[in-house]
Amino acid sequence: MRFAVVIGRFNDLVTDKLLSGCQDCLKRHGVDVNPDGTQVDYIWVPGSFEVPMVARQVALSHRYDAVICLGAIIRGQTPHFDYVAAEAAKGIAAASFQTGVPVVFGILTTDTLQQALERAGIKSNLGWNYALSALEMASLMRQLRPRDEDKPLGLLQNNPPQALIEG
Ligand code: INI
Repeated sequence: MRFAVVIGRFNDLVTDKLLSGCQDCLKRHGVDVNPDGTQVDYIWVPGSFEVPMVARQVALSHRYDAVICLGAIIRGQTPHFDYVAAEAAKGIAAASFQTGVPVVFGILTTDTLQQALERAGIKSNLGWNYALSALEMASLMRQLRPRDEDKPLGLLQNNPPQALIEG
């Protein structure tokens, strides 16, 4: 299986830790997480707002079984949080629907930095859970993928039905 991980650099104190949890889970499930390897590609973007655009683009390449989006949106004194969080959530859902590739919503949305850190390693690391969702969805989508023998005969490519060959 191949995965792309798209990570927001904003609040990288948190997103670095989410990434470690994510890599730990993938590794323990037999995935080679080495950036120079063939199974996982890592793409850093400025912040969570940019994550969906890049996630959609990598999903469209159909080189990956799943895309994992990681980010940390922490509420400040202004409504900025709400705009960034809404676009990230909507955009990630759209990337998945539009491409048919599982795109995991691994964006923490918290009121404080403390809450974010608690979910990125201090108490638990949700990066692990996001990776597990990607593994499960990648495997599920492989099982749901239509097989050649399920296609109508006329749609089989390079494999004409016997009746046509025999004339
Ligand atoms: N990006 C985040 O990932 N988390 C935040 O908490 C955040 N806040 O609060 O501003 C944030 N903003 C940056 C945003 O994602 C874009 O990178 C920026 O607006 C440029 O498009």
